[in-house]
Amino acid sequence: MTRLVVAPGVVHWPGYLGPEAQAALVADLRVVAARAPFFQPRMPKTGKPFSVRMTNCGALGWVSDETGYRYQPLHPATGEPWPPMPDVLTQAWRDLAGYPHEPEACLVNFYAADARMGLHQDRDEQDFDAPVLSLSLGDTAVFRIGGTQRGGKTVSLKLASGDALIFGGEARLAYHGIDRILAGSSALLPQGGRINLTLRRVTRPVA
Ligand code: MD3
Ligand code: FE
Repeated sequence: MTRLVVAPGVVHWPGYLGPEAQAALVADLRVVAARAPFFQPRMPKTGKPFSVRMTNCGALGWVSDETGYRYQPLHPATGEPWPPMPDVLTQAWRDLAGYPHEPEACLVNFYAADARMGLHQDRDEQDFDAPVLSLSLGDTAVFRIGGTQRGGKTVSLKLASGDALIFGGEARLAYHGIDRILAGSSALLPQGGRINLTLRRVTRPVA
């Protein structure tokens, strides 16, 4: 398996999930989305909707609305707990994260062809010692990552279906975003688009 060090703390595994594992994971995610429907997050204060739609699995899920960003145990629309994380995700975390505690949250982002995610830092977690693991499915994305200060130099990377990417150490608080989706680049999702999964630790482990 090719392991590319993109920058300090950033490791890329192109094709970490093969075609069969990708298809099985999409089937698992259809079960997740049937119980925890995709919702449209909104920006704090302004309420401007995100172009990316989201759901979660695992004990905690990330949500955003007028009152702010946060992790919570219940779906914002159904009030039900998030569905459990599919085993393949927990296995990928054990395989790649190099962190001795289980992930608590898996944010599932869906990008239609015109969706984007602006440069931001992920800092709603209490545990920055744990890495964030990303898995991509469907159409290729143009991903951009910079340093820990806004306005610094950035590098661009394509994320294809099946790719895994991990952010730890000094990259954990790096600015990052999705510039665009390359529509038609994958046949995994019959209607097109891209799914990104981020596995995260939220709370500080007790021991
Ligand atoms: C670098 N998602 O959900 S995944 C996000 O493709 C997010 O949906 C993008 O940024 C996506 O917050 C990028 C890669 C990623 C995820 C988390 C990171 C890069 C990261 C956390 C810290 C540094
Ligand atoms: Fe992020």
